[in-house]
Amino acid sequence: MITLYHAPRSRSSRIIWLLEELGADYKIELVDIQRGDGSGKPAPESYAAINPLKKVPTVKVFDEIVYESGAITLYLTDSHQRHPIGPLPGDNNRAEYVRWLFFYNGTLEPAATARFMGWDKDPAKPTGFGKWEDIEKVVSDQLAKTPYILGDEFSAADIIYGSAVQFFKGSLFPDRPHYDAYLERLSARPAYKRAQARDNG
Ligand SMILES: N[C@@H](CCC(=O)N[C@@H](CS)C(=O)NCC(=O)O)C(=O)O
Repeated sequence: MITLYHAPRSRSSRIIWLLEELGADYKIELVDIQRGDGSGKPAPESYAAINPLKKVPTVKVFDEIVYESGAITLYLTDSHQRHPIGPLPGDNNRAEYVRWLFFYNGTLEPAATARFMGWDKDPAKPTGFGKWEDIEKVVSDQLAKTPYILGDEFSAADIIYGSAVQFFKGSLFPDRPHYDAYLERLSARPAYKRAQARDNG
């Protein structure tokens, strides 16, 4: 049994979608979070034993704890192979899969946050992630070419990229027809709909 530490309408919503795609046996433990608009409240101190930054998502499987959306995605698709939505070692597309998951957490998410907060005003100062426009172009070029991030087939990486495009659409991700088509394809998935229905816990 997997426990997902979750706050409704947050980055952990995508992990409900992932768990639904995987047909996994899971329960949701709701966690308070302080939201960007000032609403909500910090998670209790006891939650720091699960996630030292007190963020969601986190999953616990027996005594194993994983946080960071990309790491959770890789861990869960590697350990739930009955529904093969994450290429395994030796499979075609494994390199692309791992690369896109790390590109999200190591590059896209920090760059999006820096741009959103206005922390990237000095282009002369290099960062570990680069310029937002270049990063958005990498995603856009891929989705202009193929219906899903790894090509013709849906994978768990689309849960990560779909939720990011959806969250920032019209702002950091400009309006582009291939983003609309992508989100339409993803939101038609039965697991996506089931996840929405479970988002409040
Ligand atoms: N890099 C993390 C980001 C996690 C994150 O920032 N989660 C937000 C919710 S969307 C959170 O828990 N915020 C509460 C806080 O920072 O105290 C991931 O990819 O999972």
